[in-house]
Amino acid sequence: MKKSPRTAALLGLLAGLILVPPLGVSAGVESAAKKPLPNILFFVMDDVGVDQMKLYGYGGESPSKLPNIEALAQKGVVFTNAWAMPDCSPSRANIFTGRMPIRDHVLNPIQPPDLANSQVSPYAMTLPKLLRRKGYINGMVGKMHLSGSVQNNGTNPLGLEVYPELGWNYFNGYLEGSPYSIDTTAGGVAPTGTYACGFIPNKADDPANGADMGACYLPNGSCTNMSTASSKTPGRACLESGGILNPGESCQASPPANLQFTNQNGYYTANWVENLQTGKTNFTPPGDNTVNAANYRGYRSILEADRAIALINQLKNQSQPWMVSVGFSSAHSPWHNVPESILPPGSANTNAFNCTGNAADAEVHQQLHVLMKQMEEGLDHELGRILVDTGLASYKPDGSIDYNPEASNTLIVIIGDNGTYTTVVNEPFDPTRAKGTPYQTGVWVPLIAAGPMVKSPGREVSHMVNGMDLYKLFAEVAGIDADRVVPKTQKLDAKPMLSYLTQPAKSSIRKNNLTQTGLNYRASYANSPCVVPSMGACTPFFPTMALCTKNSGIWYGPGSTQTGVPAEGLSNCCAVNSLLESQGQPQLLIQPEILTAIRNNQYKLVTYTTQDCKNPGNTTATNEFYQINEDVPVPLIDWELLNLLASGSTDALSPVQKRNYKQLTKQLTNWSDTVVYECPGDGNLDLVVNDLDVQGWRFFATSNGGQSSWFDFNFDGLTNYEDLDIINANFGKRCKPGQSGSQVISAVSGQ
Ligand SMILES: [Ca+2]
Ligand SMILES: [Ca+2]
Ligand SMILES: [Ca+2]
Repeated sequence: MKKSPRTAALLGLLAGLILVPPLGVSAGVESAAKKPLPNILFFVMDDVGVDQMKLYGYGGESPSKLPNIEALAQKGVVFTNAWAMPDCSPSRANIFTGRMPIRDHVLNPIQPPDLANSQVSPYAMTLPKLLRRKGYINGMVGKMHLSGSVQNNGTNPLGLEVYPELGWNYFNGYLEGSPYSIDTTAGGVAPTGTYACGFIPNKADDPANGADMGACYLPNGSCTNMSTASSKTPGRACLESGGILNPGESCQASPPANLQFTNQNGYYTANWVENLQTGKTNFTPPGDNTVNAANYRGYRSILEADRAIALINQLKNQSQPWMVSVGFSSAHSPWHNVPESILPPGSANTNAFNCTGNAADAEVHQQLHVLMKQMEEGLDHELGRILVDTGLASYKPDGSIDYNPEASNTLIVIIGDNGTYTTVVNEPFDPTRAKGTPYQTGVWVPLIAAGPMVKSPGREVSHMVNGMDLYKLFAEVAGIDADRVVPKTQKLDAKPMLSYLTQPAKSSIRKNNLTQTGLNYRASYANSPCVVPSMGACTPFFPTMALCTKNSGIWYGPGSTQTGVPAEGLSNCCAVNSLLESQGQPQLLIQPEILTAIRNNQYKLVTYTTQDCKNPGNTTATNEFYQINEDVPVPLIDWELLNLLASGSTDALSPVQKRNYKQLTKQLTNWSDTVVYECPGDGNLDLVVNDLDVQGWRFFATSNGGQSSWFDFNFDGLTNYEDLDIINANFGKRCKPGQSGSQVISAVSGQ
């Protein structure tokens, strides 16, 4: 595919606004006499909180074996008190913009109905744009979830060129936020619900529907006969090779018509998007029969590692420094079987597991925990392979990696983007306050940094850091002063981090730490409720039945099978609660519009506003206050029962607690006062409404059919004359911070 005129025009438009030297122009590259700038290899694990990590003193009864991550930790620094945002998109957007979610309105994982207004803007000074100033080439592999996807082109104005438009030179991954649901038809060979893990087990594991032999087809029609004589589990071996097994049959000249190669199937398929040559985009959905299926269908961690290896090996032969970000799909739901080839010896056999079973069932629940653990172990294996196959490490005789930071000249950072998802949280953490929430189990994440700049490696840093501080860390190692280079109108929340690597005795830079979640801007049609029983909560965040059930939820939207729900479904979570009330059932928590948490070393304030179901349009502000620590093996975390403000008043607080509460409240208000909450008519983030916004509006009003864009100022999913009217009405206006920060401020002062 050639670069669309839309893209070329946008690049032209942006080039005038953000002075990015084109690739190959290395204005700021250090001279040959100096030591070359370090390369940066950045790994993001998906939904892996500290509760999963033996390295952090947790991990449950039988922790995941992660020898490669531990080997890096021995050569680096383990940050034991790192916060991220509670969810994928906000957390990752923050890392690449250095800003809190409210500033860019990326408050929640981006779902198909979410408008462009809640996606990373092409006008943002993203990290790759920043690093280019020192000549860095930027690549990304796998998932980063900074935008919409092909699931709704109307709300994804940058289309398949999202990552080049946001500043990356190379992208090889997918735009969706997670793998699709597991295909229980195993490629169309049986009715829905037959194969719980998306492949055909052996007869011994599934006497009714299993198969010990069959014909394994690839999308191009090629076929291999498989049986238990040649592979342990033919159905699984076929899936791992990218194929679909026609059970009990032998290969025919052409695949039977019922085989569905277009079906998505959990960790074994993807919609691959490749921006690897300027002006050329490849899009490869799972049914594409023109490509070598083995490169596009198969277990994601392996394919992601293959692509990372290819990209790094390409970049390392160039004279410029590089940064490659690898977003592993693992270990996001759906929890799916991992190929034995990348698991530790003696791993549990998962062939007879019920991957799509009801997570409330104790046996299924236990199986999902095992799958989660194996997915982490598979990730660790492939992370090691990336390092070895790119020359950054070698294998020791025991199979673990030997990494020499000095020889690599590469900073390696690993982070979890948010806490673990409720279903698979390990004790002693809180599954009811996990991923998606600003509580400790939702935001306390692994963060490890290793590289030649680390002094006294193998140590821990217990000071507060935030995922978004990586924005500054990466800038610092590139010799860039982000505060000086990033436009003042794009205020940064990130704090510096490099001195934690270079100075073992460095005192804490942060006085407090922040995290935040909330509702994205969304076209109004899609707020159908999903109930997540393990959290006792109702949320509009999973806006389709498939997404809701994939996340162990119960669907109350259109097509719901719950008693008392009309065919068209319930319209929101308030309606779910009123139905439950009429049935004499307990009320559910309703996801607040925005939640913000701030902490210092010992205390944590959580503040949010919720819709008052009984009085539509009204909201209730709530503050919660906790004492917390990072103790091992049992940390003090923010269990609901430990809320120091449970009585609704500060009277019960001790003088020390009162002092901390006051201090955190003030710090949160002070921060909130720096946020520009609204700037109607400003689409290009410079906080002034002028001709540049008219230009941008004109561009997006005509590209992508005038649908959703950053110039849709009335949030109706259209970029049209109504939005131009808003520019005209505000023309010449400069927007100031704090002017409509009612959401955060009212919550803070509400108690
Ligand atoms: Ca995540
Ligand atoms: Ca503007
Ligand atoms: Ca509009």
